[in-house]
Amino acid sequence: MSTTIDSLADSQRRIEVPLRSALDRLDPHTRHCCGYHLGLWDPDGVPTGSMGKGIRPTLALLSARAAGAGDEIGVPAALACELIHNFSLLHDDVMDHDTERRHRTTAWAQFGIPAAILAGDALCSLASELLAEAPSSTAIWALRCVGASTRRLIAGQAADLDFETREDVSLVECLKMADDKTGALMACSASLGAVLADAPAELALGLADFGTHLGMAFQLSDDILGIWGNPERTGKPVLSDLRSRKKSVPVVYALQSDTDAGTRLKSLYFRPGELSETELSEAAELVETAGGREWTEQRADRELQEALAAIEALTIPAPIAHEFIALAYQLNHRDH
Ligand code: GRG
Repeated sequence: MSTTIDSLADSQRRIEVPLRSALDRLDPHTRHCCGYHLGLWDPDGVPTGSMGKGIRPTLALLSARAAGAGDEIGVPAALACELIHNFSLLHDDVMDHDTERRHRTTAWAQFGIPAAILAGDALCSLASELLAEAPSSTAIWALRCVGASTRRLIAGQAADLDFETREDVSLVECLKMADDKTGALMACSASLGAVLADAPAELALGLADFGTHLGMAFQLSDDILGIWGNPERTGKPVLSDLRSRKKSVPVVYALQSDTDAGTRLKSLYFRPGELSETELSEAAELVETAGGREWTEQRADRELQEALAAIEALTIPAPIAHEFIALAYQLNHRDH
């Protein structure tokens, strides 16, 4: 049986050719910007191998197999999820003015904001087109799942933006935002192959439950890496989430903690002007002292356990269950 690293790489291989064909439907400018963002080539069109981790396509391919279907169903589901994911990343980088992603210059920084917005729109449109063309009687249901998940992704992003100007964000609001921003598309990815394979509702819902908890565990790990991750591994600048004053879960926990460290963090975080490198390191220490890191790690672990329980409750082939479980462990013990 393959290990999970192989299954991520294997799903990238399975979707690469149809992904390239899908991009060929676009006008040359938009195609170039999309392929650059997706890591297929560099700004001059020279081939590169810098694609994302491929978590969502792997989940979608596994979910089709869990329902007894093959790649003719799994690949359109995988492509749709990866395209929506990258649509959101392209627009997110514009909104956050981020200049680096996956160790490369972001698409908007390379080609300009209008080109990056259009590239995101194009990926979204391709996702719907590919799903609608899938050889399945339930393509319309799959489209509805993707539409609903995209709406939640947008709601999560809107909340995230709203939090930027608020000093009173609660932990409950912050967890809901993470669930919408990351959990919704993970749930969709983990169940879309089954939906497209016309699986029983019980199976599709169980897989979505797994994806929801996995997405939350993943986002909480991401929040930890955003403060304490090694920039050489994450591809993001050091202390990036604190530098941009993000209201991530560890930060919100610390701000609401009613501790001396939380009070000092508030005075730093809500002070106008940029934080110095020394202040950023101090802020990271304050989040940790106030218990934000420990709480987030424990909650991530709880979400992982719930994800595993959701898979174990399903009647699916053992090798597929094993792949889901191995992927869940791998994502929760990652450094990038
Ligand atoms: C355009 C659909 C759409 C929505 C607009 C911009 C936006 C609203 C939402 C952004 C949501 C967002 C950026 C969520 C973050 C999710 C996340 C943890 C991304 C990182 O996922 P990885 O690590 O990425 O799987 P790779 O690089 O491996 O593909």
